[in-house]
Amino acid sequence: KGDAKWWQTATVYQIYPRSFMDGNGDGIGDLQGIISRLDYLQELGVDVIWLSPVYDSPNDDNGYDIRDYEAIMEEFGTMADFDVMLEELHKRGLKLVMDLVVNHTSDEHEWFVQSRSSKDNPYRDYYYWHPGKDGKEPTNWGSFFSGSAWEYDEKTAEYFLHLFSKKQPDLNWESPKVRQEVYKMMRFWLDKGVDGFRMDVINMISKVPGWPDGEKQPGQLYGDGTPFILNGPRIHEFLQEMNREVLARYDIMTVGEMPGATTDLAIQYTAPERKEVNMVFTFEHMDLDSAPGGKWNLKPLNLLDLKDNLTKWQTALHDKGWNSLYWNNHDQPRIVSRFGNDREHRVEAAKMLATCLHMMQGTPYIYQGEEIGMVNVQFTDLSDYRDIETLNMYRERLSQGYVHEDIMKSIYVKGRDNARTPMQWDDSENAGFTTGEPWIRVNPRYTEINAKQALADENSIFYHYQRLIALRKEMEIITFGEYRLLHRDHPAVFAYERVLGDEKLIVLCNFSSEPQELDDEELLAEMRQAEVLLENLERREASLSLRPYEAVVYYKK
Ligand code: TEU
Ligand code: CA
Repeated sequence: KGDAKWWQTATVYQIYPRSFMDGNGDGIGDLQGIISRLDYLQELGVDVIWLSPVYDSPNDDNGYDIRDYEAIMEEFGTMADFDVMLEELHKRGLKLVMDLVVNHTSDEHEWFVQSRSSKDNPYRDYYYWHPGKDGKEPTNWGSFFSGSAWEYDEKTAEYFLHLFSKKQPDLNWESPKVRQEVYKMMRFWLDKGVDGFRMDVINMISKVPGWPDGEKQPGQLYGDGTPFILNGPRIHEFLQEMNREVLARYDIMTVGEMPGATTDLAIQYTAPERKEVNMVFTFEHMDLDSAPGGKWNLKPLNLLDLKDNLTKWQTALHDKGWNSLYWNNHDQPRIVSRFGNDREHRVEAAKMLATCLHMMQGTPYIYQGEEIGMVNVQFTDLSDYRDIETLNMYRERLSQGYVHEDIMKSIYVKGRDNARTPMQWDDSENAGFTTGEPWIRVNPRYTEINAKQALADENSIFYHYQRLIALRKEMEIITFGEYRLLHRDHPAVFAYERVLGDEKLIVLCNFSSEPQELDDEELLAEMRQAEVLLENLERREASLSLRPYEAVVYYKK
């Protein structure tokens, strides 16, 4: 088992550059700001940085709308800054994974400017153009950012496809020229020494031909296009070509963001012998608190659903593929507010959630601020929100007759800006993120929740993460041990074990604010022979009773 790949024992830290650290006082995070905080990341002990897009962009979707793949966004600095950052990361033994956003470009990308200029322009087929059907959009699909997925362009009197914003036209991957352009750009970054890619909605690049309409549920404005754009007919062919032409030539890590991926598909995407990607981000566990009709329709989490879903992924991919492990990213609300408790039990809940995730098999991802237990934000004024997904949804639902208060509730619980308020460094003005006016308001709870406080408190969430990261590098059982769920039917306790040879980890997590009991004398006997490896509350002896949000890991040989 000792033949672990470097990314199998690594922990990844995701930086959302716009909100991480502002180095020049303009209120926007930047590369110099990141460089000034690398020692903090080294202290945490993470191994890899996943950097959200820093390429030239008009920022319609905060950098996920790329105008020039081989230039640095002006607000973030220069290519010279990038080179210094990469060198400083490598000096500290940290690796850098960049965000590859190639399902779409910005509409200001030169390719699209050419493509839209005339029907016979050589770049015309770099994007999906269609004359429309009966004077209407080619299909009834909705965009993920509200409205139709098709935009009519006067110049050539045709529609173009954009699964996301109007300023994010989808690239036509059926075109070999497009694919070669992408592979050339990937080599540009890998030849600079970048250590891999996180691939944005990469399982959307192959679309079902023929532009069929989607099912339209009652109350929905648009049809559901996802069966025709997720995991499409040529997706494996494209990924295997990308692997052959680019990835296989470097010692790198790849993770594909795959909305709608099932465990069967994830095994196909991540089985080493298939030479596609190393691991995937699945969305199934992030959809468990969504009612029918999408993420803005709220439903309380049922812990049994979470236990069953994570168990399904742990079991299905064991010895077949590789899991990513995440609670947070720049698209998700803060986990301690979502599945934990962000008031009287915030610290132990954050540590419990970290323990539950990091003792599983896979590569864990920590999103900036998760390591200090940052929480969701509630701006009463819509004008304080920045995310295009949120603002478009607000306008669309208001026009559909939804009540303002209900829409704001959905934004408070699920809005992406929950994750995008500035990183909280200390309790000085603007949480030490900027000396200027921040591009988005700081979460007012920064005075109690910030890195400076965490570093000074030996019982902080930060040091719990530091320990989890260190354990993963020390203990093979965490990387290779077989996962088994315990007490599946317990409504509030997530209990599982990991087994490798004669070693065993027993992980007990109370997901509730009430004390809980496990009825299991056999387990107690095992725990009595074990040592406490990690806990979030001082424990004197092995016990089957768990205090609110208590997490404890026993290790026995
Ligand atoms: O997100 C893809 C994606 O599936 C999102 O639409 C997600 O479902 C939604 O944001 C959940 O609220 C990727 C990036 O992570 C996201 O930031 C971009 O906006 C999107 O692709 C387009 O590039
Ligand atoms: Ca700045």
